[in-house]
Amino acid sequence: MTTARPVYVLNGPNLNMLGLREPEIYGRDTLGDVEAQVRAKAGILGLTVEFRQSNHEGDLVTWIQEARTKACGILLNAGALTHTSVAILDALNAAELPAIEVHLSNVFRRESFRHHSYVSLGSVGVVCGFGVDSYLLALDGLARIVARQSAAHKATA
Ligand code: DHK
Repeated sequence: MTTARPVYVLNGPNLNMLGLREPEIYGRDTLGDVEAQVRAKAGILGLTVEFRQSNHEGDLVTWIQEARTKACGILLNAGALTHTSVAILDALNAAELPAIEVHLSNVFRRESFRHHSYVSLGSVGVVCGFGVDSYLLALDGLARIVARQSAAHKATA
């Protein structure tokens, strides 16, 4: 499959600390390692990737707005903003793109405040609990959605 538009892979607060931060929960891979694995998987799937991280809610909102016209879909690990940010939910709904919520940890095995997600309300699906593989599984799912969309688009063109 080939699509001219990249997948936006967006990472929120504290994900720049991967590898150092609570490795028993988040693993030993750094965010650079995650990016390398995502890029390798995207190459196999015929996708390109725009990979970013910010500790600031507004950056994520701006990047989701940008994705509306530049991306074919979004993979979003919003970190703790997952559980608090109506602004990110509004941006996802405005983007009119397939978005997949990603978490390294199984948020449902953790504190109850992590069980609610605003991001879920604006996402096609959620992948959590598989460590770095959560990103790769989510990319697989997004690739299937994008392939179906472009086949449907071709059929009506
Ligand atoms: C990452 C975070 O930073 C937390 O705030 C979320 C998520 C879970 C993860 O598992 O990737 O609650």
